Amino acid sequence: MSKDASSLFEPLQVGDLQLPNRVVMAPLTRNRSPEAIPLDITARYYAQRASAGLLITEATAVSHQGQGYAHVPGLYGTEQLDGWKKVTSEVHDAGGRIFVQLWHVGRISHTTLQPDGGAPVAPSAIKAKAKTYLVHPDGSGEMVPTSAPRALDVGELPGIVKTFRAAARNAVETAGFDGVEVHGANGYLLDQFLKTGSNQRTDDYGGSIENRARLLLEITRGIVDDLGGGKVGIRLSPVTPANDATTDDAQPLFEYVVRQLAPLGLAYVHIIEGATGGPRDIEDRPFDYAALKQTYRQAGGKGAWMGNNGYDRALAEKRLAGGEVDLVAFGKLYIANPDLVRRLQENAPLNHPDQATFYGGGEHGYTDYPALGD
Ligand code: 8OZ
Repeated sequence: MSKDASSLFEPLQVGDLQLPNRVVMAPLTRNRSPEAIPLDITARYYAQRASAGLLITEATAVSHQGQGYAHVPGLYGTEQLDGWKKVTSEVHDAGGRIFVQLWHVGRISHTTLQPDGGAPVAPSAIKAKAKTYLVHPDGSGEMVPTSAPRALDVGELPGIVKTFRAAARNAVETAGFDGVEVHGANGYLLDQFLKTGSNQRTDDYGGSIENRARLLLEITRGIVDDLGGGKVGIRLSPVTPANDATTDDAQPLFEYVVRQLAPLGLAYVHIIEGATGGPRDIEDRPFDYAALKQTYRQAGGKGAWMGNNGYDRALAEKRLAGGEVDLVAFGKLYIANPDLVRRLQENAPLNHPDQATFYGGGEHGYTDYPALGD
């Protein structure tokens, strides 16, 4: 097979952007933003990876309440937006395109990370069996159980929608991002609302599928009203067990969600297939991804369909050729290979990611992975 036989290296119009290839850098938490402010090394890290069809940033908190881990970035303060402005400028100077991932962690947080030292917020007051990462004043890091959350009052929900919308506008208008990805996955706030294991509300935001999907849809529609669908993507993880996510009804739930998303003209829908960072198939959590995509298309959804989780070149080519995905997001491989597009295209050897430097630290394991020829 010639190296150009794969559509992985062919351009695609995605929302408002023409991507030069189908290779996407997945959102990857790196815990290198003290005070929630991206540093100059963050600009270098993303700019090194600018040959990706699209870069999606690490999850970025829309509010202080939405913070759940030490040293993750935000989008709600001037210095944070200034830090991101440097990132988007360097990426654009290097010829790249970059969306920011909009994040509210909900119950996956700790009282010491909350603005008032209070309980993290959630759809219901149900503690997750999950851990988060703290950094102590002496600089040492520790994984600790998440704190017990309090249930959000229904009167607080319009404020959460407003917070997401403000962060999205600031991201594009002030920080210079090409668009935003709504983080609806991995057991964080919007996924907590979607799923029965974390949502036992009895108001308009709990119970039926329609009610559990309401907050995610209000937020996404609001952002689309402000920015246009061509600047908006969404990430969903129907069956991941990450952060204690469980639901009784993944298939009908997510088919309802994508039917509602279809008319919004989103740039893309980004699906984590299987367990985030783990197996693509989970024995006791079957899911029909082809049916999900078909449901979206039948409802008129035209945006790109992005697959993620455990892809290598062979799997990417196979699923692109089969029409199962239009874009492929690579996570760990992008940590270790700034020039991943070229390496995939040339079938060149790949650098191996070093797990010890994924979360926290400085340039080592961040900006010092070599490109070919370095
Ligand atoms: C790894 C560590 C901390 C957060 C996600 C934002 O899973 C994350 C995350 C991943 O979406």
